Amino acid sequence: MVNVKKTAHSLSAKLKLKHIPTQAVTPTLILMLTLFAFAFPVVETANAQEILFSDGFQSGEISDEWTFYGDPVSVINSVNGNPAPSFNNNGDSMWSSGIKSRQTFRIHDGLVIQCDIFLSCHPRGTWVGSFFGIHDPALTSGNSEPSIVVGFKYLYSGELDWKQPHLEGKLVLVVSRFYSNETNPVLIHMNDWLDGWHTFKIEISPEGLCSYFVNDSLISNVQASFPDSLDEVGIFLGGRATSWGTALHDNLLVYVP
Ligand SMILES: [Ca+2]
Repeated sequence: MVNVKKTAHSLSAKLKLKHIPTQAVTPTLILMLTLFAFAFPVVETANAQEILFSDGFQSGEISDEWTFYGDPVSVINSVNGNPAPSFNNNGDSMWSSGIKSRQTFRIHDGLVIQCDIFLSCHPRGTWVGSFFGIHDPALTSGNSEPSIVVGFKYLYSGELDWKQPHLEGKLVLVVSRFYSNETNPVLIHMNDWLDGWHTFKIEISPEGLCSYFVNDSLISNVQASFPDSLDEVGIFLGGRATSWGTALHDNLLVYVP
């Protein structure tokens, strides 16, 4: 997890030592100051990452920092979240729906995207999934589906999935074929993360190594090569959420590794 930045307060500044009379600096005072320093250590900020973008949907609305794609459009789930409210992609059985960030981010400095996901589906059901990642805004105009550069998809396929039944929890680690020769890993029967909130994260190094984590456990790496022409990228959240289950996102964070 990212350490939320906290302002470091200097102990001497707090106690205004310069205003203490010289005669008051006794061994007892020095001992007290030493004990105080151990009890309230100064918070280190040197390693805290700079957060470029975040959204926990606490306003209860999908803000104008996002644009919508897909039909029906995505909505807020005001009852559930980590904490509530959260984002419901609201896609249907045919197509995914979601949102794309208006803000863009430099990919060549490296980029980390993490998001909490809640996925639940009836054992027979399907067409329920939560996706997120980065997309190329140059290839994704208006309200069209994002052209995925790198993404994480967690979805469920029960027996009603006529194409691939009984795969159950399915994790797809996407890197566009434009940027990697490796086959995208697809893991099936990944049911440990159903029915609860879990943190999914993609770390992209400046060298293009894409590392996929769930709850800080490394799932797999995929090596990509991003051309200079791909510079600024957008973030997207989306997927499908039919009546067979629930697919929610919360606590999106974007930062430089
Ligand atoms: Ca929330």
